[in-house]
Amino acid sequence: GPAPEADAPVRQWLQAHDGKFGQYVNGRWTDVDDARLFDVQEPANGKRLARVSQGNEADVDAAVQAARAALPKWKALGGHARARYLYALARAVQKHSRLLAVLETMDNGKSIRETRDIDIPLVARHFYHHAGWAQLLESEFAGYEGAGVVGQIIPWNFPLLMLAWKVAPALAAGCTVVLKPAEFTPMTALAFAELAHEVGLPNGVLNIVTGDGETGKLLVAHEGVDKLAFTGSTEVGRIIRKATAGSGKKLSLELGGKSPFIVFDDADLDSVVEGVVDAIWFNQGQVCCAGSRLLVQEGVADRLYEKLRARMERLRLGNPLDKAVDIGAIVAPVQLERIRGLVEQGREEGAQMWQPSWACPAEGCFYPPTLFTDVSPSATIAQVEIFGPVLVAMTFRTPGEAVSLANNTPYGLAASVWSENINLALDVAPKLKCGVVWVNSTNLFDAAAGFGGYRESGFGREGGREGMWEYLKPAGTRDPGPGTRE
Ligand code: TXE
Repeated sequence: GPAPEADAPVRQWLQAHDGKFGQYVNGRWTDVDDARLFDVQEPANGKRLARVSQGNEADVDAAVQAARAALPKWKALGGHARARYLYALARAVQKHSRLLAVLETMDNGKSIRETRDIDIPLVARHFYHHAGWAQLLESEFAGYEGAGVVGQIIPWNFPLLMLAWKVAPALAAGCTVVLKPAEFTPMTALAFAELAHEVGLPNGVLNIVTGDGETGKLLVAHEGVDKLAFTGSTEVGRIIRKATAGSGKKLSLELGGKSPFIVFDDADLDSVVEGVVDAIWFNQGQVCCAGSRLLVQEGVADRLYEKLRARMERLRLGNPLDKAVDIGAIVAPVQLERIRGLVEQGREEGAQMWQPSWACPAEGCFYPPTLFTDVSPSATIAQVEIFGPVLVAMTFRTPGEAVSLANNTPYGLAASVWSENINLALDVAPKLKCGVVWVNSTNLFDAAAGFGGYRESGFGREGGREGMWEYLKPAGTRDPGPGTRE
């Protein structure tokens, strides 16, 4: 089980706020209006973690006005001075890593092993990396300046990491920010606001407004926003693109995926099994680039499925605060229902389903790791993003067939290719229509590497030099959006 008192730092922090939160605007918490509070739940046990505020038009407007007012000074500081704030934020994340990891685990349901070893360290890494870009801005991006006030809307699967992916390059470029976290998982963004305060980030440079899609809509529509960055569902991405068409706002979208995990018959099958665990059971499969379609060369399919079932039998699912747990909780009941519905549909459409013999805890939002075999490439479960711990396997005979199967979805985010023949892997990789291809590995992320999709997975890149362009515009040009001008 989890260490006793594992959640103590979080309980203390919540108590200091009386368990409820207003918005973080212009360096201050707004007064809490009890009528607009909604519950944030712990998916692992269904208990209320805290209450946060549904942001309304006045909140969004105040946040955008604060960001606009802070913009000229923040821009004028220059890259070197801004870098010092980014370094300070990185160090603050490291200093408070325990609180942030436990809070993220309680809020999202993902295992403490992941938040402690992956999410939070990568958050710090993003701020360190982008401190570097801030210092290099004037030399490496001569003639360019920050794009202005940015509105950022993020999902619930990597709450603080998605904040870091968006906030770090924006601040480095000289933009000011209004960020809306997802309604299921707003807590680490609120904790981060306090870190910004602690390091003395100037008021108005970073504003956090909580709320659901309605609050998101208000931010998208606000005339004082020059650039929008969104990560979430393809459906909402489409709505935002339509809503901003003709507005002059800069836009980047990071959307869904149905990424192929391609195994050739000469691959090292034991490594493949560990790769699959990482591809589809990392974060309960709630990963935009999850390797959710296993494409296996015919001759090794049965052997691989057998190894996989044995490994699945040994995966540990349960209380995400327990350090021994591999698989935590699904973020919310509505997502659990969505997964259940799609699995049911998979069975109805004739695919073979397999789950381990052990049972999930009776309470909380849990779903077991699931393997589908004999799946038709046109089946719903082979086409639709399930966003859960459900792997869908299909076989192929030739490399050409693998490529056409891999490209046979509307998405194009990531892919992974497994073979001991590097010539084969490097021949196949460029034929895959997606933003990133991993060879004999999967889910590798780094702040220095641009990440993003093609087709219905969106456009724009996050991370590295490529990611910086999303937050820049030619110097001296007027801010692109209509509305308030500095
Ligand atoms: O996402 P939404 P949901 C996929 C995944 C998942 C499905 C549904 O398949 O099962 O989406 O998840 C805000 N204008 N991904 O419904 O609604 C919302 O408040 C402006 C993949 O939770 O897209 C939240 O902050 N904003 C994905 C954010 O958008 C709006 C990660 C994402 O929520 C809005 C998450 C609107 N009209 C889900 N409506 C990935 N690419 O990793 C909602 N929002």
